[in-house]
Amino acid sequence: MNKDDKIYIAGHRGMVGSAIWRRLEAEGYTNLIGRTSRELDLTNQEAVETFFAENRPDYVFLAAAKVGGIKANNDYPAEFIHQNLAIQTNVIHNAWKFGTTKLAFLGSSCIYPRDCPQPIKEESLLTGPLEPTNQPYAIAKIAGIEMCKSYRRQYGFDAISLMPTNLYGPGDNFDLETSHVLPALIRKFHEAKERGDPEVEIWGTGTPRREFLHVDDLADASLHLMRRYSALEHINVGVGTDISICELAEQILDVVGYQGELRFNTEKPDGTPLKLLDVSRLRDFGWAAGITLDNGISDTYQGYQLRSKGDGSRLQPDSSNQ
Ligand code: GFB
Repeated sequence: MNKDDKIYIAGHRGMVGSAIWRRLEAEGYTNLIGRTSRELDLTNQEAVETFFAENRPDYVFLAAAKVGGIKANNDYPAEFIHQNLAIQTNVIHNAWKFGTTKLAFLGSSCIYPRDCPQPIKEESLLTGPLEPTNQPYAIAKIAGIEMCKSYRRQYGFDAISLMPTNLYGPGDNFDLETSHVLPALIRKFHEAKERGDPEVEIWGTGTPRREFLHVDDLADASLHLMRRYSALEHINVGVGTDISICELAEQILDVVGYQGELRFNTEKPDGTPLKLLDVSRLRDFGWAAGITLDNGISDTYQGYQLRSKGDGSRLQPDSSNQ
């Protein structure tokens, strides 16, 4: 990628897209293109075709998606499958049609079977049943991987698929209904501390394990792989270690300085028991995560405090711009 190449970041206002935008700016790329969902509805085929015809970006980071935590996936399955299929189909097809040099498609680790050998290798894809709580989203993302592979096989289009593990960091969604666990617990502990609540509810048993990658690390990996990785197969992007939800809660409780108790509500779903990615292929391509979970949680909490103290600005990004 040359510094003046036209680089389109789809979903540039979301947590992932804004991290990629920040990283590209920091590295001196001067020709970045972004559109809010009000400016460009990526589920609208004609609007996306017009956008690509007029802009003809050289590189595309496809970070736009309908995303959310375990409850959001359960509550809005139709939106998750429709919006993700529509967005990725329109962007991948028109990037190829209007001559984009290379496209990076951002997926998710929930594409893998619920119970597959851990840590999860890329080869485990489609070897077993998916986790029911996020199956619509997972199938949409698997379709995106297949579309990138098919456009490479038939048209020689240089489209790569990056599968990040659970992400967190600046610009995260802190809405307690639709967010992921890490930002949700930051907000829950912070508000419980402010109110003097005696306990905080943790969903599920606390026994599931999750791997957490800071979104600035993901942005760094995305640029690294855009420059160095061009292959048919998707590639895992993770840190290679995981933590139980209970241990995560204890860690966040310490960072926030909350003194109360944890109450595990087992009426709420646990979701996938384990979801640790095998990152040996990523390591072979010369990349490893740099931000520790402890530092990442502290930074994210500081960002949350600024946002929640400020103009009462939304504690969730414009979700349609994820
Ligand atoms: O992060 P999370 O919502 O999604 O939940 P997944 C992770 C674990 O944290 C589950 C527990 O076992 C939750 O029950 N948990 C405990 C909580 N307390 C809370 C809470 O207050 N809020 C939330 N949200 N969880 C997602 C997929 O699965 O992984 C997405 O649904 C995406 O589509 C993402 O793939 C990467 O990690 O279970």
